[in-house]
Amino acid sequence: MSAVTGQHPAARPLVMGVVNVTPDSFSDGGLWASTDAAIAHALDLVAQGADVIDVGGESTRPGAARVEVDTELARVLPVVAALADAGVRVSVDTTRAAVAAEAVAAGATIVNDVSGGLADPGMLREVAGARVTYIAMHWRGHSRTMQDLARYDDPVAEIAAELAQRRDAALTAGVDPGHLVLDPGIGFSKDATHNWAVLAGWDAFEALGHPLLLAVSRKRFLGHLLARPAGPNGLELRPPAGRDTATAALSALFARRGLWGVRVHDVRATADALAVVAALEAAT
Ligand code: PMM
Repeated sequence: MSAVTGQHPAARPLVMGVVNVTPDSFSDGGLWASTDAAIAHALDLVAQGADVIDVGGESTRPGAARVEVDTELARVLPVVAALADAGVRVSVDTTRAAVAAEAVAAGATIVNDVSGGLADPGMLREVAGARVTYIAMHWRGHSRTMQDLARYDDPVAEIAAELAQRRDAALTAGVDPGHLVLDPGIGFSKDATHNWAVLAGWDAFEALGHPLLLAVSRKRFLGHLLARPAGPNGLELRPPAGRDTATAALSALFARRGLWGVRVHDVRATADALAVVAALEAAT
């Protein structure tokens, strides 16, 4: 039984540590933009308890411009290869089939596609052929336009139905059902109210029949939740690095109901939260 396949969810969720090799990601942009800094940070996250490192080379921050495929490859491949050589389980965060293919050849065993196969018509065939774990996220459009697409009458029902379509497309393309993980896509074409609705309506995503990834780490809706009054009518959002305790709280709450994994920036806080859940469950 492999802890990284979708088929057999681990006893506790996998902790996926985020390493964005980008100058402009919203939460850690620029911090790990060089290959060496990214590798060192990833190894640090492993030491703190990460089971998987998710390496991304294209920012998905709302409004971000796309990068060329060669730029994305140059950012992620050396990091993926070095980590895989060091024995680390690696996920590649990409919407491009070509990047997925090269990252898998360099040692990645998970493809994390925020577009669920919509951005690149070759992606589903690629991951089906590569027989790797595939994370399909709910998505409505690229970063430039995604917040204009945050319109729903019934967010949970619509998001679950759209994610079910991505599930079906992946299975039709030949992705092994045991290799498919789904993610409702917190913050992607969703405002804070939509995000809380998705979390409160998690049953609808569990009903899709595949293990789930929770990816709330440092997202803007947590900045709103923890905002403080500033100026006459304004609010000052809590900055991204101040959102880790709230992230770990959600990790613990959702771990109790069973998850495939949690994607986080602050690995230690979530690993500690998951240890608390495991101890409580062991004593129950
Ligand atoms: N969010 C980001 C990037 N990749 N992948 C999945 N599966 N789910 C997400 O919600 C997700 C993702 C954006 O966050 P970042 O800029 O902190 O990486």
